[in-house]
Order: sequence, then C-alpha cells, then structure tokens
Amino acid sequence: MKNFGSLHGFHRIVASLAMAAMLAFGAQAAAAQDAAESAATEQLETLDPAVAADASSEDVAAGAGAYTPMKPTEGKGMPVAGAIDVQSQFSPIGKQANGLHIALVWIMAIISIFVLLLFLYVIVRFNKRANPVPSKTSHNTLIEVIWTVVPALILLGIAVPSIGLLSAQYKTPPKDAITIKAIGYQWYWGYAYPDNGDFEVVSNMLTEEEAEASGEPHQLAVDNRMVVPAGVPIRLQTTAADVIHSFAVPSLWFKLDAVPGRLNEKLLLIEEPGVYYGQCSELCGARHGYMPIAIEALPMAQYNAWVLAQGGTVAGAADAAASVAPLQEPESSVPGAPGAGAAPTA
Ligand SMILES: [Cu+2]
Repeated sequence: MKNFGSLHGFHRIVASLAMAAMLAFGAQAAAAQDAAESAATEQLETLDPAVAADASSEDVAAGAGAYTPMKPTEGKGMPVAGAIDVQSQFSPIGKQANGLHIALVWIMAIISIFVLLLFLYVIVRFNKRANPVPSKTSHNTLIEVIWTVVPALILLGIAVPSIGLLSAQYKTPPKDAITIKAIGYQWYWGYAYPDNGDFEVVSNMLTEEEAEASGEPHQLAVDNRMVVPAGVPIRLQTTAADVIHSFAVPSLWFKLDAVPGRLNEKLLLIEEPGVYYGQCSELCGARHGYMPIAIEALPMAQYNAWVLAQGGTVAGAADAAASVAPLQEPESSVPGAPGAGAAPTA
C-alpha cells in the first residue's frame, strides 16, 4: 500500500483516466484500427510479389539468417519487481480495460473515504457525552430518496462503460485478420500459422542458464517464440492436445482457455513491436508452471521474412506463387487447386 501515495503512481492514474475518457468516445480505438489497417495494406503493397513468389530454398535460407530474436525491453511485456498494479498495456482493449480498472479504484476509494468520514462524524458528534438527549427522528423522505437514487446512479454510471468493455472483448476479428493458432500441450506450446502455409513452431521454456545467457527473464523465456505482426488484427485461436490449458499474456489483456476438441478465438492487436511474456493460466498438470508464452511482435515486413525463414508462405505472395511459380506445386496436386504452390507443411 505504501506506493499508493507516490507522485509517480498518481500521474499514471491520472493519465489512465484521461485515456479511459478518450476510449469512451471511441476516438482512440478508431484511430488505432485505421492505423493498423493502413499499415497492413502498406506493408502488403510494398512486398514485391515476384520476390516473394520466388521463395526458393535459397531465399528461405537467407531469411533464416536474417532473423535474430528481439531483445526484450526491461519492464515491458513482463512483470516488474515490487509492482502493485496490472502490467502496462500494449493493446487497445488492454488500455480500455486498464482505464476502467483505474477509474473503478478511484470510485471505490472516494466512496470508502466518504463512508469513513460519516462514521467519524457520527462517533464524535453523536456520542453519549456530546449528545445526551438523542433525537427521536425515524424517517426523512428526502434523505431516503437521496441515499437510494445516488448509489443507483453511480452503479448505472459504472455499468455503461463496463458492459461496453465486455462487448468489446468479444469483438469478432475482422475478415482479413491473420489467423494464428496456439496449441497447448503437456507442457509446452505449439504455434500454428494456417494463413502462412500451416507450419507449426514448438516452444519450450529455457533453462535458467540459457535464459540468463540470452538476457531474458527466467521461467518466461522460451527457445522458439510465437512471432506475430504488430499493428494488425490477429485472429488468435486456442486449442489443446491433451488437457485444458489457458493462453494468457497480461500486458496484452489476453486470456483464453485452450480446450481439447474445441477451437476458441479472440482478436489480438498488438500496438507496437516488442516481446511480451505470459504463462499458461489453467492448472494443467505437474509442469503447469513451466510452459511460458513469449510473443514477439514484429513490423509486417519482418514478420513476413520470419515466415519465409520458417518455410511458410506469405499472404498476397501465395497467389502470385500459384500463377508465377508453379515449381512449388506438389506433384500430386490438381493444377489450380486452392493452396497449390504452398510450401509443404511441417
Ligand atoms: Cu498448461
């Protein structure tokens, strides 16, 4: 509790309230969405189809050399020692939710202080010594109306942004969102890229020595990260191969159960490139605590390069590949069949 009074904390809270007000009018969300969409179009346009289509094994090898895991930024997308609040948010929905959370903390604090002051006033003013002859008043219509209507209005004021947030969290990803699938296994994660040639990346936790060597937080660092594009909508699907896991990344306000035999999906939009850590959040067995999540968000061009390095295909280039470079077509495939020309899946 001692940190509550710090000036820094106060500034953050005020900034968050301002952010919440902006989000309430939708300006921030709309601007972020526009920026994301234009960025996505721009990136796809700048991608030379002829180059991407000719993603031969040589190019893939060159791309593989080009990718180096990003260094995480201290305190960004990861827990901070001694912190008392939720992690800083890097998605529009996270900022909206965090703004509401901070506004609610203030409302609770103000009401608690108000009630405490009323108690203290009654204790001092109406104790037996100060007020030996108590009033016999048992009803006061005006006060009764006030103490019914005011709390009802406060609750209504909370309900409006709260229900708005609830529905925003269930917003369906747009049609052109990139689909990425997180699959929970006992006890590691697999990331499949159905829109990029359907390859799968297997992600295991690094040992303490390995994490230290790569300058990452132990028990959050992994060998192969879930690489995603930044600034564009992602349709993140979760499922599991054995028992129920939960895919959760606090700094992105993302938590979705991964259930065997079921496909859950939710919109993920990461505003800026970076490394964001999370953990499995459903008790799934002996090594539940040792299946961390590390998301690396990259600008679209770098994401595409990473996809090619993994032997995947790039949207837009895939069509070009089918028409320009039939060499990649599997021999057994029917000419012109959907997906012809895609690289073999992992
Ligand atoms: Cu798990």
